[in-house]
Amino acid sequence: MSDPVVQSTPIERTRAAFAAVFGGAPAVVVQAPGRVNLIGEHTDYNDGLVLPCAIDYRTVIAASGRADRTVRIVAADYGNAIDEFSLDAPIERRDEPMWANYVRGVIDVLVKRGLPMRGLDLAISGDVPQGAGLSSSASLSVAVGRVFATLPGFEGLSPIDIALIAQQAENDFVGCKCGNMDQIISASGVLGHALLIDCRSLQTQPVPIPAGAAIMIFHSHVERGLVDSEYNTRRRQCEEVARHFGVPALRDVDLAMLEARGGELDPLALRRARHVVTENARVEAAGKALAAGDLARMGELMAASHVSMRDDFEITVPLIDQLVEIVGKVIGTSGGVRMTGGGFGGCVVALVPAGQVEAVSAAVAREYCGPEGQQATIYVCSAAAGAGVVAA
Ligand code: GAF
Repeated sequence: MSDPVVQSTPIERTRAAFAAVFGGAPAVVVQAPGRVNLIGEHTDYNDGLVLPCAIDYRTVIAASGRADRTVRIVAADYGNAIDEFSLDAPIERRDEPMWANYVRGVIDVLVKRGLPMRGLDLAISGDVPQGAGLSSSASLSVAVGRVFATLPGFEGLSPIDIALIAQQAENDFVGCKCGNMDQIISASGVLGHALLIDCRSLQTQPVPIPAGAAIMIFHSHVERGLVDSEYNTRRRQCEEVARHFGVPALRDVDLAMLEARGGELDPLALRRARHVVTENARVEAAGKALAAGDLARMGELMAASHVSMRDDFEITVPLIDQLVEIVGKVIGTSGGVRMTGGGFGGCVVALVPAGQVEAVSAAVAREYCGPEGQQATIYVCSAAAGAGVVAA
């Protein structure tokens, strides 16, 4: 009989890497979760509404202050690879490893804000699936921000501050023009709840995940190859329509306005804008449906969201559409399923009665065949709390 495979947790791995590279125990250990978005796609950078929840997969950082002004980082999941830089010189973006840029980026934003910086030893590990569109990068940036929130001189740093710093690091340092959803949910998630986020006012409202509902995520293994260029194109198209209507963002356009003046737009721009405008309305309705425990209504809204992403925003791909269909056939009107995240591959999310998890998993295992013949990876998640200090 072979030995069972014992898998260590990210907390264990960060502590072990910290001890191996820096010696001893860290002063603090923090975690920040990945996320899955239940509904509200490509609405965040249009100042709109989103309804994600944090998931029980996270990035963990073990940290201690140093006497000098050096930052040393060890990546436990990359063979204890090291990145090191000084706080007294301009912080450079590296070509690789990419993980280093998320740490450097957050620290660069803090330095430029004139905050009282000091040297740090950081050990990092995580279990957010990489490249799946579940915000492993945002969880890393937010975790770095959360480390600082434990240090003297950073006491006033709120979860929203951390999220906006992490977003700025991604926008300005890493070079990804993402919105603010992923960072806000990672910093501010509420255990057992989704979070209705107004990406303009930054107000958040926790909405309980109904008892007896399971959150399922299916990783299609379709690589999100086009995501960067197509994401930026969608963003530009949305901004152009907003400019055409003379408003700050598509959040300020409603369906009546679009119907009345849609003829002024080219058909492609009209479809892009229609996705965002109708998606905002769906998120608002979904917040109410979820709060009422109405999974059937959630199902209708998630189905409409998927169709809108497929036909108007054109960010789904055939294998993702198939996966949605396979899940949809099993759950019928008892739950909801849609693509989640930026698009062009990645994951599908479903909200299903817990009693159906097995049947849905079996159907996906039987019927889905990924780009290289592989099965979808299935995660049954709970809605987790946002970033915080991990109890010793
Ligand atoms: C990616 C981005 F990072 C988010 O800001 C959001 O726009 C999402 O795609 C689409 O809803 O995750």
